[in-house]
Amino acid sequence: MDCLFCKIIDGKIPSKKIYEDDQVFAFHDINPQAPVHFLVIPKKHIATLDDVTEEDRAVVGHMLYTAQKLAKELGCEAGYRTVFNCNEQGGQTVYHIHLHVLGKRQMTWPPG
Ligand code: IU
Repeated sequence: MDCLFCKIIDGKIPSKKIYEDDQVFAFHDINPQAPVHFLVIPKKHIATLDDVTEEDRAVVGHMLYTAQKLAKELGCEAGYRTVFNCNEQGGQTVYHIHLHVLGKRQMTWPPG
């Protein structure tokens, strides 16, 4: 499968890894939109949030749990934002689900 994030998980494409366990992988975004901007991805290839099945519920929960643990470790005690972009109109560009975590600056609403 020609998936960029699967290649990052396999180490075929280098990344600034923050954390890894049997289910998830986390790394700094290559084009950060905040002083802290990292992505949490499942090791299982799931193309979009729409493709999450009942059997994936635990790993999606684990992505969120990992996000909050790492956000605190990276100094985002004052707050942070989590984002899943889904499909074209949602702004998704890489089709392997990823949870964005952004912090260390004031977030605004609505997002662009
Ligand atoms: P999106 O939600 O699909 O738009 O986000 C994809 C993100 O993946 C985006 O923030 C990119 O900067 C990031 N990214 C990356 O970290 N490393 C890469 O090699 C590529 C994209 I391509």
